[in-house]
Amino acid sequence: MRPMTSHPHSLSRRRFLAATAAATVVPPRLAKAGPAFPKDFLWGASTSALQIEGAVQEDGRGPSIWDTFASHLGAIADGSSPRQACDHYHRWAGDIALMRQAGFSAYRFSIAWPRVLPEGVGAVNAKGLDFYDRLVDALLAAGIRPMPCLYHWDLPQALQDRGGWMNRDIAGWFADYAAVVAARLGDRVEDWFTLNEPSVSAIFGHAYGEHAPGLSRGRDGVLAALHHQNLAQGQALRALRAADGRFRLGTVLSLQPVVPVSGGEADRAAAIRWDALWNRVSLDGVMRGRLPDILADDLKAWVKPDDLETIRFPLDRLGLNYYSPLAIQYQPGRLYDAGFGPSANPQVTAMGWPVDPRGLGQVLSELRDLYGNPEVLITENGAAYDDRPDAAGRVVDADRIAYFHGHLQVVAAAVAAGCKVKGYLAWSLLDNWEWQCGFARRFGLVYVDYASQRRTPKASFAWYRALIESGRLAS
Ligand code: IFM
Repeated sequence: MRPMTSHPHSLSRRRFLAATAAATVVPPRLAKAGPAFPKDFLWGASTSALQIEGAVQEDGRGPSIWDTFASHLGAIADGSSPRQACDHYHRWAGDIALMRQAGFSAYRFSIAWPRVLPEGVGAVNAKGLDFYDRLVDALLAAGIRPMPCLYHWDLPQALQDRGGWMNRDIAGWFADYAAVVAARLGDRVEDWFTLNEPSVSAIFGHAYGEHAPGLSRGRDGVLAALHHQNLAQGQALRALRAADGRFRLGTVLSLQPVVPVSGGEADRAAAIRWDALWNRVSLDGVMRGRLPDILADDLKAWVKPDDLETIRFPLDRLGLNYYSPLAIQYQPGRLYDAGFGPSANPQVTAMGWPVDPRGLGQVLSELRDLYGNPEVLITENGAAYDDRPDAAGRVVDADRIAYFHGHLQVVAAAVAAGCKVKGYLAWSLLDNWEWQCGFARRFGLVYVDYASQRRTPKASFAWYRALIESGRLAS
């Protein structure tokens, strides 16, 4: 185990205090006491490797499908690439200092598969593992629980060249990779997540062509990618359980209520199909060992006997990513004749996503009432806004504070109503490289000036820190 080291790129204490002082614009409503969270409630944030690390060609990392995808003209809105991102690979010590300053008790990050296994399988890149080893030691030294997620969309390109998530063999490749990481970090890491938002990478990457690997293979692409992720996860969870019976194992799903844009029959039927695809294949797969009836015929091409037994797994916790309900409309010719329609909600974030905390309450009560009330960790929740420093250098993101506040009110109510929500990880610690939007969308508690890599905690950072310290939301 290595001691926490200081790093040339960590924020100096003076600059750090100046930056956080600049961001201490706390809305008056914090003055009044609101609902309290349980004492052992976990607080923190999530990030992902590709979105923050940079250093894509350093220390033996192999290329990922997102490096390839981003090199295609027009694939990324602002023409940027994840080459440098937030340079977290070099600035991790300063970033952990920020987490500590905010009072985090947990942090979910992802491990870059191509950093650990540049070819996806076979030879292990020791330097890649060293990076996560240092990170874990420093998090523990800062009193923050490391919660790695093994896959957050950055598949090694070498595996894509062998079919990627369309190839059933990936189940074994992923389980082997999980075992390699667990062997190195498992003496210190107890909390593990397997996949991040499998439905998003399946739909946007294999049917819409908007995410890496940029495929437009319609139903077959999506169903193959979904089923093989389910299968890979089942095998990886078993590999992790075999590595250490004390691990707390989970997966991370994007669960969003699907709302038809009208009461018409066609829109309602489209919403049911979309719900099956977006929410149920992953959720029912792992929790119930079942797949939605409505997709059963189409899935037959991919599902083999015993697959469902492998896919079902008694998770220790479910990671829930929630952003907004999905407004779905009948759109003939689109995937399953369904697509995103206009939402009736005028309040949207910079992503165009409606702000509706009630959807989070809906998901949480459904998990309690229909899925056996699993232990849940909110692993992502947050909003992009067009943040800019003001003349004094402060980033006063009142709209983000309002977003967090509204959603945390719902979380507090859900806990009071018996939902086993054990913690909340905001998306995200830093502004970062937002996939096909590039640097054009900012989700961070901390503003990043990408040219200088200077970090400026936003007003939401100070607000979050105050909330964590008091354990209580304003009324
Ligand atoms: O940035 C993403 C993250 O990688 C996965 N969940 C949604 C976030 C916002 O789009």
